Amino acid sequence: MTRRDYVTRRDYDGWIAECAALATACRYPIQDAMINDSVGLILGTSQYAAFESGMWSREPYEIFAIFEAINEPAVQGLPQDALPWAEFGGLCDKIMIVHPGKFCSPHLHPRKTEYYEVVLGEMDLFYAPEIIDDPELGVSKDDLITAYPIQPGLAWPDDIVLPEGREKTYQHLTNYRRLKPGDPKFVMPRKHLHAFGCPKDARTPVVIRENSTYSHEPTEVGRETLLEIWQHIHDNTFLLEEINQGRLVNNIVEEQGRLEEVG
Ligand code: RUU
Ligand code: CO
Repeated sequence: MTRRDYVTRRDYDGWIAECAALATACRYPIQDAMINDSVGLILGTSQYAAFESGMWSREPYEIFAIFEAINEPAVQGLPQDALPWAEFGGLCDKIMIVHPGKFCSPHLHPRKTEYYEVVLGEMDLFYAPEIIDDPELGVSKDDLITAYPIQPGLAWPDDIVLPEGREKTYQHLTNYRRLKPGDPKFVMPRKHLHAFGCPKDARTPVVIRENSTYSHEPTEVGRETLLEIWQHIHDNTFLLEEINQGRLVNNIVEEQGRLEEVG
């Protein structure tokens, strides 16, 4: 069977409206301008299959939503000499919503350090507690100011069902934590592999507030807001090469796709 490689406008808007409602109920300051066609991250063509059974099927796919309230280069007032290092700084505040059974795919950020607070539900966090030297990912421990292991986690529980065909990309993420509302903020320093998901039997999607340094991710919509000199920077390095290339535009089909589906 060929799996579909699109989402209908109705399904996309319904998913994002539900996420926006949840974020609003959690008192996150959602503004109209924060709702757009880049909010949904469908991580690779094969992941559109998630819409065949819907976001509540609890099936494992790499798909989630992000509403970004602030992404600020924070270069205002910096001396000229600081500019090359400013891309490692900046401010970002976003809320991420993952439905039960779904995931954010394993990745690292060469520049961005991020930290999480679970606002609603529970977050399954998977990570490598140390920087792993990997020339293919462009990561090396040489010449860093510090590179110490971050807080260790536990072994994985045995009921995690990973997205089909993507199991291998999780193998370096040996440490696991289940984060809940009220837990201390969890810092994920730059260059560390991480992924996360919402437990498949959860009653609500997990709502995660992420703060970080600047998010260099030039999506179609985000591009206009980027500092011009940073427009070439992609700071999300996913382990699956396919995702690095395909992340910029979602394939959302209007009426025609819907008719084909019905017919
Ligand atoms: C979460 O780990 C995250 O870094 C988001 O901020 C997006 O950039 C993709 O993954
Ligand atoms: Co990340």
